[in-house]
Amino acid sequence: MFSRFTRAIVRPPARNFADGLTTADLGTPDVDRALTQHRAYCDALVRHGVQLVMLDADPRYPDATFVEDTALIRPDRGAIITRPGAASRAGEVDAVADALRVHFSDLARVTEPGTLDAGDVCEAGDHVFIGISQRTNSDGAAQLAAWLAPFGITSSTVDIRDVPGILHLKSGIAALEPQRLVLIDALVDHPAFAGYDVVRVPPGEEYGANCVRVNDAVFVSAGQPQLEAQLRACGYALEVLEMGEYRKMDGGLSCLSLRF
Ligand code: CIR
Repeated sequence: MFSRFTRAIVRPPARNFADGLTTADLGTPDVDRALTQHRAYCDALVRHGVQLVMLDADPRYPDATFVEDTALIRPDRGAIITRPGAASRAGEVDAVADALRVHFSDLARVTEPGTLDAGDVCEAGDHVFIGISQRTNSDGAAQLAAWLAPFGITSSTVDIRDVPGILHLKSGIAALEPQRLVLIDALVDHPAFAGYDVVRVPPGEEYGANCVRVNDAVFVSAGQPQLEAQLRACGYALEVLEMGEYRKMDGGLSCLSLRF
């Protein structure tokens, strides 16, 4: 069984969304189109039984719509606030911590010198893969592992610093079940994933790897027809969502919500 989500924190992009960080060479995002895509994403969450906790857009943080990076939540255990690896994103955690305090009395925090973007954290049942990336360092990964261990949750690290084209670990992996992963070719032979049932992302559709299991459905970005067919063949109902404006800012589908 995959755990069910009943809530998700979401945060629409501010008008200056295009001022955020990006390495993608896909042009400037259109904020009105981004807002439309955000609404469709939120509607899909609601359709699958998720109640939204909507934070205000904040122009001080043009990347703040990517809420997933700011915390990791284990609904039955608590939450840990991350310490984002990009300086311009550090202040994003405050509003998320305030929202989480309503639900979790005791919030843990990643502290200096650790850095961690939760986009680098892929949860597969009671095991968690933590990417070491340009944003998440070994100290941040170790702090997260130490927070998870008393709950019986094991972890392993995956160094993605030499994997081209992915910002975060979850740009190239998703867990659909505790034992079933979606993986891009560049990650498929990593020893951490040995023994897992793997849905291999067809070349050219790597952006689709960042899909998310939301209760009975899998949310997947539009434009990945072969991956879609593979997921349907596994028996999943799909929500296919336009993510084009977020892709221009290196953002994947999972990072638009913090689910619990
Ligand atoms: C950044 O570079 O931090 C943002 N422009 C994109 C973050 C996307 N987050 C994610 O994939 N988890």
